[in-house]
Amino acid sequence: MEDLLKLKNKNIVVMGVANKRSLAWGVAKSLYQAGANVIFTYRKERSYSKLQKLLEEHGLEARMIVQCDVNTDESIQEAFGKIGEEVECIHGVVHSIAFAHAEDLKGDFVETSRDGFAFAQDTSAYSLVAVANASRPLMKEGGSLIAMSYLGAERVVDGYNVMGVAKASLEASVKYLASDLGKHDIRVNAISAGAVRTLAAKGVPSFNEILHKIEETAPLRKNVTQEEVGDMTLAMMSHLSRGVTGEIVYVDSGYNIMG
Ligand code: 1JT
Repeated sequence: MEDLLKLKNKNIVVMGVANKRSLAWGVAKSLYQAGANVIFTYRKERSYSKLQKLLEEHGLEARMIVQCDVNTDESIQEAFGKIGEEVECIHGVVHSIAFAHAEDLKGDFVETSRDGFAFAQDTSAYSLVAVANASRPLMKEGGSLIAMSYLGAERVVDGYNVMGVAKASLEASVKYLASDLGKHDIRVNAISAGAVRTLAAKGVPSFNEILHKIEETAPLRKNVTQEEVGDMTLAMMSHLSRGVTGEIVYVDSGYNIMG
């Protein structure tokens, strides 16, 4: 299996582990099992301590852990600069970062403030462009860049509001980046994950309803797990997906195909 994936000793950056439920943590576990060297970035000190605890509990060893706040160019430059000093080359980046103001995730989208709109776009979509640009010089042997999206990017999902518009922007950015970076043998794709109860989903009043609706109507009649998202991300990182770029891959029990 490891031979097919060609991920043994490859350096992969995983951005966005906040706690054990994070999609990024599912990705890290899958990558680690496949023999990759995982480099983590975190923003808040709280996430750093959570990450350290998780690594210890699971007997996982990080290749490196660096601070990175994707809202500033300096922080991104500094983080990838540090990574470049430690490893000669990276082979992949997983961008599993999104944020919006809580008040913009309730009520009507029409009431979104200028600032709330810009903040969601900056954190959740532009950050991918900035990360792609900063990681490109380190992807000397080609690579794979993967972003996390959600169905709300293309359909109206009640309450997703400003995040849906930010994810639409993220998915379009994936395609433009794939076009730009293909010549460097860098692939860029997104995973559109089904609803998973993560920290991001906390405080979403309709979340239980969404999970129930998926159980009833998705072709596979179940919600997706962090491990399922992690394994597909692993596949998209690996040699097995070498012919795929600019794609939005659904890991959602098939929910998106239903009318
Ligand atoms: C963010 C949040 C990004 C929640 C997110 C997210 N991507 C998926 N979710 C879960 C979700 C959230 C809502 C929803 C359906 C799924 C919150 C913080 C900002 C970034 O609405 C029906 C609101």
